[in-house]
Amino acid sequence: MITELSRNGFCVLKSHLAAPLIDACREAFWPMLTGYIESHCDQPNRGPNRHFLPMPFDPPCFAPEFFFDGGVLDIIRGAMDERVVADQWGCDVALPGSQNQEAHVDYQRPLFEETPDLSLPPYMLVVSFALRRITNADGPIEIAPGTHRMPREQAVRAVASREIELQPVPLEIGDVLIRHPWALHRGTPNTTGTPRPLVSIRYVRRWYSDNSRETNSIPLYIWNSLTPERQAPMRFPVGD
Ligand SMILES: O=C(O)CCC(=O)C(=O)O
Repeated sequence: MITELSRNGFCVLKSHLAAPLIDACREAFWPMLTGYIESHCDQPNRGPNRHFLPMPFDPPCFAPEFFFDGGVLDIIRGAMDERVVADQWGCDVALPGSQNQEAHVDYQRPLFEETPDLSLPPYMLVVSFALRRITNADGPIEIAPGTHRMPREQAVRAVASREIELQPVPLEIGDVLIRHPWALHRGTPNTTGTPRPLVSIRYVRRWYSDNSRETNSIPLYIWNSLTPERQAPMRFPVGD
């Protein structure tokens, strides 16, 4: 899997997370999601009919299994190092009426601005899973394989000319997508009548930080329920 991730910029672990945990997360999150959509319908923050919102850390929206899955962490740590931290927990929602996004990367600045195309080992990876099944009709994320290893302009040209095809990544409940945020990707139109929530955890090397996405705090009672070994890789504010 690490080889595939490093070659293509993404890999999918099929049927990996326990479906009941995801079902419980979706059931608890759905009223919050619909409330958010109602109050923000005029302020989409990821393009028309698309929203990003931070995920709550209250169970069952939060489950330690989402963050500390052994198989996922082996890949994340194997591709980066043992000291990675999680610093984002959020949800991308494509609503009915959403369009194709421009293919883009998920970092704001190159690490070394004077050498933007410097080829570097990964220092952030995004782990995503679907809160409900995502078929091609639901607006799956599409990723252009191999573009994380190319100079940006060349990658953009290769995708625009379709020399490299964007690949849709439909997800069943329990499937886990792991991707390099600098592989070109885009959200696609949700043609169903139901919101499409894709939740993500970002893991970064311990020395990296950019605060690029809003995050919620971890309630103190949840923080206190984690062992020191589990607290160490959670880089989130701790609330009351
Ligand atoms: O929702 C998706 O499928 C992808 C969203 C995305 O890449 C973004 O909004 O930056």
